[in-house]
Amino acid sequence: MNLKDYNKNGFLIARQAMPVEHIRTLQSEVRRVFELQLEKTVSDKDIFELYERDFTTYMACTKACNNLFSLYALCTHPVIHELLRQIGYQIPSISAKPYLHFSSRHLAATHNFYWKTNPHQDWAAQRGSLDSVVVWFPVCPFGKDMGYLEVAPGSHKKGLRNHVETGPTFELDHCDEEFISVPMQMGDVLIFSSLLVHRSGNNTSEKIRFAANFRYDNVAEPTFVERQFPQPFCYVRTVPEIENGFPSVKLIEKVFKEDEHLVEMFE
Ligand SMILES: O=C(O)CCC(=O)C(=O)O
Repeated sequence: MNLKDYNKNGFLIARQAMPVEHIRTLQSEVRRVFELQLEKTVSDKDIFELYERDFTTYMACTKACNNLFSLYALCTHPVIHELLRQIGYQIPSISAKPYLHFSSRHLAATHNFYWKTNPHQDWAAQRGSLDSVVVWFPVCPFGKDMGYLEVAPGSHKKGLRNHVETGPTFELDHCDEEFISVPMQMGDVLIFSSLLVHRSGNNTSEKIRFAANFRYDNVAEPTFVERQFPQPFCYVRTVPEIENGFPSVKLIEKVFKEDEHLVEMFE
């Protein structure tokens, strides 16, 4: 990694740094989540159709995807740990739950956030360590028509700008930055300062553009320590509804049936 370039531009791309087979595991588990709900093999078109027909199930699937072990494994992957170490992190921490961005105009009926973000700095919402970063990478084959992420080189050095809330998200109230598009392939990893102004490119394709989005703080950054490690998100307990009488003892017995193979494995 060239730290001088990173400090100057506010971003770096580590080409072919993330093992593609780990990304493929996530890709196939995401598909599987939708297949378990829809009880069939699922294409992007089926996901668009689900979004239109049954938004609740669509959201349930995307939330399940965001809790996948394979997504968390990528978020704590040694490749990212090393990149963070190289930009000077002594103690990395995760400042927001990792998430997978499902981007398509066909998944954007309610708000275009589901499709693309307008110019913004993530620091405006996170307010973590001054050297906090976003790690972003494709979780499907990317082409130009899928809209690469766009960044404004050097914009991180101009400080925090004013943002306005727009629905579930926020954007710069005024933007005169020049953007460049960042072409990336599966396996490439983009790391950028949370103060860097960036926005989504246009996905004009008929495919869903899946991208992983991870955010990190450096616990040892002096102002982060002084501000007592601010956390942007809070965890709220909700109790999912269940039908009366669920789960029956019979069902539970089925879950905990004796399985010789399992017993052997753990003995
Ligand atoms: O994936 C994208 O297109 C946008 C991601 C982004 O801007 C963000 O999450 O801050």
